[in-house]
Amino acid sequence: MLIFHSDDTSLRRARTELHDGALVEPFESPERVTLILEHLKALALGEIRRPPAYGLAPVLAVHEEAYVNFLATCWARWQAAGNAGEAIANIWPARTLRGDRVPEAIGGQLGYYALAADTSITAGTFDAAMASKDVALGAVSHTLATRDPSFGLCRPPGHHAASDQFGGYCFFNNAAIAAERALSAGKQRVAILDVDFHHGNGTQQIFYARDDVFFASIHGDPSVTFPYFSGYADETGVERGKGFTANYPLPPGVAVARWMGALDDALARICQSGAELLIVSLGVDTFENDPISAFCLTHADFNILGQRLASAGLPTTLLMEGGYAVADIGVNVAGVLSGFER
Ligand code: Q9C
Ligand code: ZN
Repeated sequence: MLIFHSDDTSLRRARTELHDGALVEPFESPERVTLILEHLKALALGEIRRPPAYGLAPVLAVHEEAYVNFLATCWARWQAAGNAGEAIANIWPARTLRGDRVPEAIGGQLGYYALAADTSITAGTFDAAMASKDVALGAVSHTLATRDPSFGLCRPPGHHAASDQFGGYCFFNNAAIAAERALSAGKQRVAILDVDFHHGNGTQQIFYARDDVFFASIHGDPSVTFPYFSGYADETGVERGKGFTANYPLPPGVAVARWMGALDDALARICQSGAELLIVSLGVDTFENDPISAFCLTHADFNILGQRLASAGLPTTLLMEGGYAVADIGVNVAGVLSGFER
């Protein structure tokens, strides 16, 4: 399988994440990509290709221009304001406040454009996010041109990023950007299957009222799991998009057989949806030893996941999302890719 990667994804190296009330070294690190790449190379799983730069137009097909401008300028403005640490939101237009005005100062804008305080903005964040979406665009362009599967080693991840919000380690929604490219290349309908441990709230929000992208997500029950405010089973789409969103919230520690049952159901729905292309938001934070997640997939289960994804029989692009057990991340990703090609 052709693998898309850019060294520029390492330009984001944040030092701080607000986690359990303390500032810790972020779980989402550039080493994740290094380790996956090393492992894929060692197994000779496919040629590794650097994507071209696709510019901002594909980003603006998904994200609001004011949000993109905010991301592009946030770090410089945060520094110019004299702040010592990394840019972390600490105030939001919460339910009892006004959400219809964008503040002028960077501290207020951070809260307006953030959906969680876990994700700092720092030097290189914007450039790495640009590289990450280029990796996704390179991968999907290859699949569109050849019908062959591809893997985009995206980082930072994308599925929590909404049309004008960042958080959960995500800035640009790589899967949504790739889906829009497929639609503009002439596909009538695309499916996005999100198997990351966390609900893909951003992807869901972007396509919630649309019938040209079918979105399915298998994830930790939001009543007890980040992102808490999205991902319940009764979220099925609105307007033209009614029935084009499918959520499979599962309890922490769920038996793998039940997770696989949800996978089979989601794949059946995707095949029925008339999708001509499958984009997989591939998080491997469903691994039994993931430090911030609560599912129980083993190394062998990732191989089975790859086989079942392939059984849908659709042209497929897999895009990296989460996965924080870094010692095992290469094995788990390689397991999916080799299962897919079996
Ligand atoms: N303090 C992805 O997997 N924090 N994002 C959870 C840990 C946010 C994960 C609680 C986790 C976001 C792409
Ligand atoms: Zn995740």
